[in-house]
Amino acid sequence: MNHATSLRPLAGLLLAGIAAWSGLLPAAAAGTGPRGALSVIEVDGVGLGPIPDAPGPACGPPGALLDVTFPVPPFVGRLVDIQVTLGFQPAHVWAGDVTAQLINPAGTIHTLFGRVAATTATACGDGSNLVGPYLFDDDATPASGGFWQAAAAAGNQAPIQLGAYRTTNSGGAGAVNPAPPTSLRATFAGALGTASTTTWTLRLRDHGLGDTGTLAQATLLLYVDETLFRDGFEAAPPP
Ligand SMILES: [Ca+2]
Ligand SMILES: [Ca+2]
Repeated sequence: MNHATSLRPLAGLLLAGIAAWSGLLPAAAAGTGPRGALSVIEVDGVGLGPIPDAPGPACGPPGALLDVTFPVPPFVGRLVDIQVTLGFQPAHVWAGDVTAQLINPAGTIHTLFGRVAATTATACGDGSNLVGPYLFDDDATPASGGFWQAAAAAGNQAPIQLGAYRTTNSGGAGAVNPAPPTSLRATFAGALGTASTTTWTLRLRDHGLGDTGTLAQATLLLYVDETLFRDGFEAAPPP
């Protein structure tokens, strides 16, 4: 699906939709400030399911990959913004086990979140639960300050608050808590559309034996600026 819309109202509608799926309403919608008319390509993930548990015994070494794919249709224009939504059902009951990465068709990897609160190679991290829906968005301004902060606030028996968050790098050796925000745009924006379908991938891994959960919802949203390509302009735009 590829239709013109403004950026932030769409994100709000999306959150409302996935909130209906979860039976809950988000505490806050995505960030503010429309950036003009953009087209959005919304693609649901293929291959949802349980995240294979880690082999153990200590935390750190990951289990088998769960790769969810997004078949992105051909488009004309330049990619200017990227969002991902994730939902877990049944919940993953130990957030610190899980790493989630988005990979573009060129193989460039951006971590959405990972091994939350783990600051050593073998730490098991935060024991709060992954439920969602979570929208990962460069313009998110979560009340908690960030995904790691929201996990710390939740406690071991409760879900991380649903809503919009910035992405963060994976925990592990050398990580600082809370992890600072990273930028999906810095990693992925600027790519030009292609004439054939391309595949983006969401890669999940579990790094701690015992607790498990299932990815039940994943959507990739690509915001495309088509304006430089209207009226027969076919050269690459300036950087
Ligand atoms: Ca838990
Ligand atoms: Ca596990």
